[in-house]
Amino acid sequence: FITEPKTVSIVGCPFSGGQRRVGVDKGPIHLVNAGLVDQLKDLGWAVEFNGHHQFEDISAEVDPPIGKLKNPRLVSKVTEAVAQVVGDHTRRRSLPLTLGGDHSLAMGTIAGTLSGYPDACVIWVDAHADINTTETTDSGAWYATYTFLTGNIHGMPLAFLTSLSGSNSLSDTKDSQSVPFSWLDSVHLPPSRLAYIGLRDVDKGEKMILLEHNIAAFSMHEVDRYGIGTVVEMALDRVNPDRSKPIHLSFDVDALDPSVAPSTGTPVRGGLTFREGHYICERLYETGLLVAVDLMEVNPSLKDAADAQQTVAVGCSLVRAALGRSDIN
Ligand code: HAR
Ligand code: MN
Ligand code: MN
Ligand code: MN
Repeated sequence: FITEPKTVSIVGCPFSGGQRRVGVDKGPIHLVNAGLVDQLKDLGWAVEFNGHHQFEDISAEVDPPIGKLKNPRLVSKVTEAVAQVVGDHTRRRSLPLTLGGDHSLAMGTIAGTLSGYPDACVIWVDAHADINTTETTDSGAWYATYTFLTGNIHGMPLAFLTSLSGSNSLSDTKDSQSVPFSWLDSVHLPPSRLAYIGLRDVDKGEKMILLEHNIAAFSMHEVDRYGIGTVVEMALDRVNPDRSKPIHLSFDVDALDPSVAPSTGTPVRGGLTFREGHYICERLYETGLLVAVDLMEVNPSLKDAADAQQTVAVGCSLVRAALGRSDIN
């Protein structure tokens, strides 16, 4: 799908409005400053990077919650812009590499990929399912009663993409601005084209959604049981049985164990090892079907400098694996 000479277009997204912790907007800047552009050139890619995106800001006073959703207008505007940019790259058959930023950005990246490749499937590597609806966002565990911890849109991108949520539930706004996320209503990722790897912190409402829609979900339990090699094939068998469809990889760095990638907003113990994370990337590259990659939730501000540097280095390494780095050729 990616035409020669192979071109990767880096989409740097310094954005944190889909969650509450400051600093995740610094992720893309640190990843690029760590030398990612040259690393990808060394792998033989033509690299396009014209600086990080400057998103229009919408201040909190004019963006009050709608229902349970925090910063709905801002997240909608930003992700719509990302969809536009990623869509342009995919239609030119360049590979968009989106650096986050929080995972709400995937509404934009996946919508963009689907505009260029309508039959694309998604491999979502994450500790979390990110498929809460506008209704289930407070269905989580102990913190569910703390409203300041619910309604974060980075826990919902897949609900909007699979049309489980839509702008209809947000349309009781009295202001004149267009309804947030209405731009996504025409976008639809069938749940049969979504597979997860690495899950271990899934909310009650999300579990019901995964069951009800028969979504391919490989948690850490399956990784332990079958091994990562088998799990990746099982995931592909579900969403891409003939190995013919384009693949979008959305990699949340918190899929990795916190000992491997500590600097992220919602770390969960018991995650993927360094090699398991890399194997997923290597195998998807090897299919020749990878058309878009996201690396999300790197937050260099949360931990000490050494932890931040480690997380950024691992992030760059995952990207190199997804773009063809090999140990033996
Ligand atoms: N499930 C929780 C929620 O919806 C937590 C989501 C957490 N964070 C992420 N997403 N990093 O992958 O709020
Ligand atoms: Mn995520
Ligand atoms: Mn996550
Ligand atoms: Mn939709």
